[in-house]
Amino acid sequence: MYATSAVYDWDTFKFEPIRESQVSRAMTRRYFKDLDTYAESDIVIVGAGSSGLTAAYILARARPDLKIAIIEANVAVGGGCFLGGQLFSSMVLRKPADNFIKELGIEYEEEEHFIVVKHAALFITKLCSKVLELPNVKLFNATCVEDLITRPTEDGKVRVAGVVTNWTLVSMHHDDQSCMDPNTINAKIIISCTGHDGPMGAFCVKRLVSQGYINRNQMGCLDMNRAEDAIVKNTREIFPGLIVAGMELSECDSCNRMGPTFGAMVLSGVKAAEEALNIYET
Ligand code: AHZ
Repeated sequence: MYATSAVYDWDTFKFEPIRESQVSRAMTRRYFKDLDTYAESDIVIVGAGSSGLTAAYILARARPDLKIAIIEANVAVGGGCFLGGQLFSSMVLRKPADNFIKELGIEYEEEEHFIVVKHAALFITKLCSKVLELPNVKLFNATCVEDLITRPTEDGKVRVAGVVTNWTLVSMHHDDQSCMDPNTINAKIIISCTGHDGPMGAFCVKRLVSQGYINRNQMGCLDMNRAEDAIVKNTREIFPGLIVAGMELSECDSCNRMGPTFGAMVLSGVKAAEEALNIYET
């Protein structure tokens, strides 16, 4: 018998009354208030996969005073982390990423040099729920970053100063509809975690390449040992105002891909958060 069974009398059961417009106002008022609040964010994280959500978790807890917007092109969060690899459920993380899984309070099985969480979705949904509980974070899903905001700096260079956003469904129709202008978010730091190249992946790296600001070096073939160390090592501010984490880094640094092992995604997210904290504290 579950605890709430005594609460409901199914013979007389009825919901409290509601008018449809109340539902509409309850949603839209809050959404537009969030758009207003986060139009000036402290940090924007692009991509809510394993590396992006890890960065958000570390940052938002370390600095409750910072406003952190997460922009996710998909309706659902998680990126490549709803399955462990191919269509298999379990998720492998090489040590020492087990520390982060312990901190989240997720159970796992231990093997000699790695751990196994029973379902990748357990990891990503638990991480996401912990991020969304934090008061200084807003997730804008079904929204994509379709350009970067840049500014000239005093020393004659350029820095990234925000993102240009649109509903993903709108972004997908720029070729067959007349101009549908976007929206913007200003921020001091952008952390790009958009994954490796694909229809939308590696977005910020590709945009900087298209402007001639950085060089494009394509992702190398799979080598788990080299790839995971390289992704964590290379997690950094690749361009003023833009930190890159996770698999997106492979597209500018030509790291190998690592396939279905997620330790580097987690620890790259942790390192990206620490890089952002260092920038904020200097
Ligand atoms: O929808 C994308 C996904 O959720 C989102 N995204 C991509 N472009 C975007 C844009 N605006 C907003 N322009 C965008 N969102 O970014 C998320 C990327 O998540 P991911 O899981 O693909 O990247 P990750 O680097 O966090 O994790 C990579 C996981 C992989 S791929 C891989 C391999 O191919 O070998 N191995 C691992 C562990």
